[in-house]
Amino acid sequence: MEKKSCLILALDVSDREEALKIAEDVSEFVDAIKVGYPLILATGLGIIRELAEFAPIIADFKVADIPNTNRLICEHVFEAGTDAVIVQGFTGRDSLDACIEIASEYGKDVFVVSEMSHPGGAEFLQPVGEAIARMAAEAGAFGLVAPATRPERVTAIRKIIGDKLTIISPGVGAQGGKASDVIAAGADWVIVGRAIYKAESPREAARKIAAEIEAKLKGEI
Ligand code: O7M
Repeated sequence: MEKKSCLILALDVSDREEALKIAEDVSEFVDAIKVGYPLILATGLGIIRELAEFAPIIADFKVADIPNTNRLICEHVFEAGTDAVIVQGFTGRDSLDACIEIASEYGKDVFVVSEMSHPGGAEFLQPVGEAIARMAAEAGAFGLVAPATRPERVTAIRKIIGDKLTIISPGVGAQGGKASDVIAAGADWVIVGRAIYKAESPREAARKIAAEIEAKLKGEI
């Protein structure tokens, strides 16, 4: 995944036409589109190849099962045309290894959730987030998912993994995080959903967030 705008769109709409329209409108300002259960369950896996016309696709299925089932899920995900899959780390090393094995067969990437952005993410997952980050680095994952709502946690996780892994960070906008703060904290990409797809002009909303990130990276803000 090439790093240009450092922005990933979370396309959690449920209508095919709307999804394709938004993807086309914002494609200039996003490095990838993340799709997950809301869109796929509503429209089917075929939407992935349609959206891939506009940007690389990250499949957010938060895969969290035994190794054999993870393997089967990841095969379907990559056969559908995605560039990367998001998996949970709490299921342990063997489950993660199964996802990475399939991803490498297809020449694709795995992102591992180390800690989640919502308030409940601090209840059970946060205490093991750093151990999950270490495991993901040892296993050879491409990146981690870390919370934009807690930039200090992004920084803590960055310290653990160094520049070995990338960090993608959801929680900007609707959940209260600020794109430039999260990039400054050590994320490679921010993931933004509602603040873009619910905006009056998704294109303008994406342009503004991309401009904010660029200004931060250039030291202008
Ligand atoms: O910007 P939002 O809040 O509308 O959307 C954020 C997206 O990121 C949405 O698709 C969530 O499912 C996802 N997400 C989180 O919000 N928090 C997390 O901790 C993890 C994810 C995620 O993408 O997991 C891989």
